[in-house]
Amino acid sequence: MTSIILDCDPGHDDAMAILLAVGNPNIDLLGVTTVGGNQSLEKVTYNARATLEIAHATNIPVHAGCDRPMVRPLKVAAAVHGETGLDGANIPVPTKPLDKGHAVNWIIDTIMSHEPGTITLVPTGPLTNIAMAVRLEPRIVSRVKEVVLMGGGYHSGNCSAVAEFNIKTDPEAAHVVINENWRVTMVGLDLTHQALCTLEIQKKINSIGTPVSKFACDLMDYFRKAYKNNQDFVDPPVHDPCTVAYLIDKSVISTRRCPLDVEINSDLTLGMTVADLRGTEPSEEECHTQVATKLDFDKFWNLIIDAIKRIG
Ligand SMILES: [Ca+2]
Repeated sequence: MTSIILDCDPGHDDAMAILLAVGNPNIDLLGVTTVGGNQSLEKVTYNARATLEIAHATNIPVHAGCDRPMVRPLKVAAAVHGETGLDGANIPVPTKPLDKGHAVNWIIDTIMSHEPGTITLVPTGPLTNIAMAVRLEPRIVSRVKEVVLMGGGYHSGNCSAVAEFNIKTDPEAAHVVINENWRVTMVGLDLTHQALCTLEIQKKINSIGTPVSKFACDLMDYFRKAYKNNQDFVDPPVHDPCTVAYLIDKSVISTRRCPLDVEINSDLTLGMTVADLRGTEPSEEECHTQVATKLDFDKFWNLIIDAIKRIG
């Protein structure tokens, strides 16, 4: 059983990550925290609550976090996720109230009150909350088991030629998080562009025939159109649940250990994640960061389908 805090900005693929975390018996979802990213903090927090409601998981706490990056203004991704952040899905007004307390404080309190080495942080939005938490309480670094984040890429970007949206949105926060001495796995575009929701996969999800599977298919229908219009993808890449899948079964994703850093000084390459892949792979003692390289497509989608079935 892996205990996680999912720090997210739902977001179509964040919603799929929530479904996977709720529906898989090997994940203990301690709480969902939200950050301004794909849409405004208000909208993504609403979406997180609504997604948990759809997943019959209103017992999971939701704490709202930072509404903007540390240094730069927030530029939301309405072109990909729509005006609501979850366009395409018919979401209920959440009855589940928002939990009190800022996400950054809740993240710190939760890590400090659990046994060291038992909590994994799973950020799937800009890294603002995690960076703020580590600056406010540096002792969380040695207490967290590992950080498995969706963001970046070592070959190309989607926000610029070299920068991915989550990292580009708050590069300073990403710089803080990646340079702290905890185990970081970067699940970037190199990996998530293999997690394509093909029509065949979507048919399998649709055949489950529950309100949750309909919700997932409605999200994917919209995501397919958005990715076609924006980035000329035939099938949309479903980025965020790759992190959770890796924590359920590490054989779903191959990794390469390598030094990693984030560019924060150049206008041209701002938010680029730079992975030093030269030479032989360093040991875990020598290097605390690694990048995700190859996805086991069938295992990944089977986990998602299984989770949606289990939610019922
Ligand atoms: Ca996200």
